[in-house]
Amino acid sequence: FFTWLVQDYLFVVEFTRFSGRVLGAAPPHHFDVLLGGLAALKDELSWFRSEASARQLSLAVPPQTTCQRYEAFMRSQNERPYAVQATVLWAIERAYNEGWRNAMPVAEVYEPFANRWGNAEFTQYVHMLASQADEALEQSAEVVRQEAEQAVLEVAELEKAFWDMAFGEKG
Ligand code: HMH
Repeated sequence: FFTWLVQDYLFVVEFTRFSGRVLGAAPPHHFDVLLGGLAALKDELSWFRSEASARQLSLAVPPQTTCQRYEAFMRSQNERPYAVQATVLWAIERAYNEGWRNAMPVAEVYEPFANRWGNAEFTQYVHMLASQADEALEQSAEVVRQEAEQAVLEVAELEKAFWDMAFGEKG
């Protein structure tokens, strides 16, 4: 769990940059939802720092291979059409929303973590990301929709690998 906590902080740092770049590619009527997400990330980053310091965990560690692979994936997606980026943003948030929500009820020590991504407001945010991605995909060519589908499969693979990394202390 500690490995996950530290590596996920590093992930969220890069995810924040990814989200900022998605905003940079988005049409103005998508800004509200995306800015709400970025504001939540401001809180999330400081929350990670306090959870780590409460456990005396150093965040000044290198990302493991799987974390690096996920970071590189996010950077590469920012070069793609907005519809693909919006889909990837949704897929990443959906993975945690599903993962933590379906793990509930969890042991008390994990409750703040499960609640962060499993709560009703976050679930609603993920639905709004889905609507925005759907809208962008509807206006896209079939080849872009296929790119988006491929990217979702890559997110699923990276999400599984991320948990395996934390559990196995390798990768
Ligand atoms: C690995 N995926 C991973 N970490 C996260 N914090 C999220 C998704 C959701 O932000």
